[in-house]
Amino acid sequence: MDDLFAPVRPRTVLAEGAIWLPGFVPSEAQTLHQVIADVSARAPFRHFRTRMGPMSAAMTSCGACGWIADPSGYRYSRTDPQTSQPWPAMPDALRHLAVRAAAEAGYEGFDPSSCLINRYGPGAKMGLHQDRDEGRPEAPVVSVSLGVPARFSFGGSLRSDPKRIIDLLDGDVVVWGGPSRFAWHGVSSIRETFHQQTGAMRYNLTFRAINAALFRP
Ligand code: MD3
Ligand code: FE
Repeated sequence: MDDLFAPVRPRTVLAEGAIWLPGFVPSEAQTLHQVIADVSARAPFRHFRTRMGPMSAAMTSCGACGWIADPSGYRYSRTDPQTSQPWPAMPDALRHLAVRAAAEAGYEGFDPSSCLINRYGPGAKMGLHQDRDEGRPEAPVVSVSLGVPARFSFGGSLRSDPKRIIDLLDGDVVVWGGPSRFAWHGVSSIRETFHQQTGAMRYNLTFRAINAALFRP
């Protein structure tokens, strides 16, 4: 039964090209949790080490390529550096969800080549950054939040631009494209709370189209 007193969270244009679809993923969707379990059984979650130290969010990927980081930088790779194997294929259920969300936000024909899966435990965060390793500026990024809430900040294409803060809840989708594609954004330290399906964890799935010319082995 619907909770009559639950606040209404309508779909919202956050900035030009950025569309927030609260609860786009039905919370009963066990499929996504099963997909995360299947992908991470073959390509285990790991904390990449950057020049700044280990990242607090653990990551894995599926699709034709996956995002990787090491002290020499960030890039997309066809293989998981931890197993030397190709990343697991992107399951159709995931691809369809991303394509449907992009279309809903006005981006027809989205063809994601990668899904990055971020896992945040209590206290994990992601500092302010831009996503600019993809080489496909015309393609949007589709982000799906699962599990415990996250406080998310985003600004404009200059680091110093004013920030807007939103709370992303289980099942929320945000599509970032057009003038918002290079917005600076970050995730505040995750609070220690409990979610029925994920325990203390938050998962974020990020779908991107990547220019194959930029893939590394
Ligand atoms: C705004 N992940 O993996 S998704 C990332 O919650 C990343 O795990 C965050 O930022 C997370 O790079 C946030 C939201 C997001 C993703 C891509 C964007 C926002 C964006 C690209 C452009 C502008
Ligand atoms: Fe990002």
